[in-house]
Amino acid sequence: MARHLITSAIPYINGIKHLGNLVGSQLPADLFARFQRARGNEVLFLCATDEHGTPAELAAAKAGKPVDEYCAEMWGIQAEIAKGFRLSFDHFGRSSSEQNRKLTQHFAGRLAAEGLIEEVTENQVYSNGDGRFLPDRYIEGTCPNCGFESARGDQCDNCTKQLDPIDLIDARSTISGSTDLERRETKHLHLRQSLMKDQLNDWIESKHDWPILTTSIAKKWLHDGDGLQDRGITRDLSWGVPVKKGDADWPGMEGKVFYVWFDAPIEYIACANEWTDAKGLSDADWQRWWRTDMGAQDVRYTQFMGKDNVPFHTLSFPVTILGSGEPWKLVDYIKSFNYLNYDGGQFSTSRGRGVFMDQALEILPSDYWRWWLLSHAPESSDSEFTWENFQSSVNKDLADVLGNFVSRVTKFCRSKFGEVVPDGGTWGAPEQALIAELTTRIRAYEGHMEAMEVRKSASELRAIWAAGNEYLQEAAPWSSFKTDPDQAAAQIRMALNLIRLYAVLSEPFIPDASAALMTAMQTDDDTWPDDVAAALGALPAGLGFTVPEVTFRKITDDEREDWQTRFAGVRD
Ligand code: B3M
Ligand code: ZN
Repeated sequence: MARHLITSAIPYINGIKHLGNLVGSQLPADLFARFQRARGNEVLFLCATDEHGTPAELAAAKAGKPVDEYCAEMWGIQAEIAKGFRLSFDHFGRSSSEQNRKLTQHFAGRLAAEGLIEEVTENQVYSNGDGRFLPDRYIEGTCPNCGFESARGDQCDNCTKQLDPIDLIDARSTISGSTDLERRETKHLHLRQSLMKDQLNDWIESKHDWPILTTSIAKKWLHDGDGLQDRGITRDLSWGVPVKKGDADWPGMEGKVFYVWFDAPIEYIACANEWTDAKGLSDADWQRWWRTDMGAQDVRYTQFMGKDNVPFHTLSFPVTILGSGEPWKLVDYIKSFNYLNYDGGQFSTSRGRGVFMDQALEILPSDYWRWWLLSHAPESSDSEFTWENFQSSVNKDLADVLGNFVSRVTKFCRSKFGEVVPDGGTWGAPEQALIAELTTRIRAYEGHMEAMEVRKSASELRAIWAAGNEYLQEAAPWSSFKTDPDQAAAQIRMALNLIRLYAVLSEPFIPDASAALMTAMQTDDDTWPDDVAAALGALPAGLGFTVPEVTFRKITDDEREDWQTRFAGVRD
């Protein structure tokens, strides 16, 4: 039995994610986790909310809530929506957890001991009115370039010019509005990534089987321009992991926290610890997934993420892991995704353009979305959501191909033989041919799923469903029933068994439909079809079944037009 550690990029806490976010990390990670479980492997699938940083502080301020309260509430909402999409996390953690605070401080201490952290003196804007240093995003003023009055310290949103807060005219604090700002010297910590450039380079060069999207981004950051830069890993915020060296205070770093991108990936590890704590398990139980001196040497670790997150996972986080000098598990495979666009443009969280996860579940069950998103995953290039495409894929693949097969077979059987798997007849050449075709296709499906080729997996699965329809069309039990009822019985027995087979194979994509089909077939035998002929005999003659309610319904033109208008812009 193989052991798979699987993590999805952890979504920011501020706000509900859109379908583009979902298909770029959590959903394909779930597909892979479900597949590995179905194959009988041991899986630990983790995700969490990414709770620190300015965006969380700003969103909480906007909501008029203390930041910890805001985060706790949003975590609850995101966890609920994840359930709605059937994301089968073993644990959905929080980067603001106690476990992550400890571990982040531990790593910082180790990196300092290994000489990988440098204390740098910087000149930063201090607000006398607020009594604190201000990050660039907390400073606003008039853009020296275009005159826009609420340009941010780091960039003007009007003319897009990159700015230094010092350049702003009439600079003020966005917290208090105070203009009593000055430059002061302050210390920050830099992670000396550049010292590990050769080691990172060798590691990435050895990953011949990684997606090109992943390695090309990693290599670009390693070699372009000035190459790998050291990074600031501290910030002047109150919300975050306080800067410490392990348990010890860090002189000169009082009142500072770690940069959100330093503690967020460490949450992948801390989340496993949150999981064992929640379950009342021991530390050894999470360490066997994460420490190569505690059992993790057998673990295969796969990460899922959108392409914008790749540099942090191929460079910064590996520096944390490798630089610690401790036997932590390093990622084995990084599956990254391009962007999903929305109807001729981009999804936009700020403008409410596109479909957000909560809204999606309000209008259709999760299987419809899972199927469309996964079968159109932005793997080799960006892909686009359009309502026309969504309607036609759902109606064709789910309603016409899979749903219709189930309905024809079960209804025909009910009317001719009753609600029971019929006895009689034997399989002949058409059945052997079907078994041969399915065997080839199922082996191909396994190969694509194992390789995380999401679109190829979806199209193979669709072909497997279609093979059932073609068989049914050729066998035509409705005709054979008139001349040779035994033959019709054998054909229908085959077709009912195909329904169970489809339920098992489709579970990673459409878990709810799969469960409904298993219930209708009155079986809980979800054995993977290593031997296809044997799998098609799993439901014996005499076993009862029920005709399932509509497995998938069609999306009407009216609905499509209605949704198109509803999601075109400005949410609430
Ligand atoms: N929260 C960005 C994102 O949600 C960031 C990922 C962190 S992964 C450690 O896309
Ligand atoms: Zn400007």
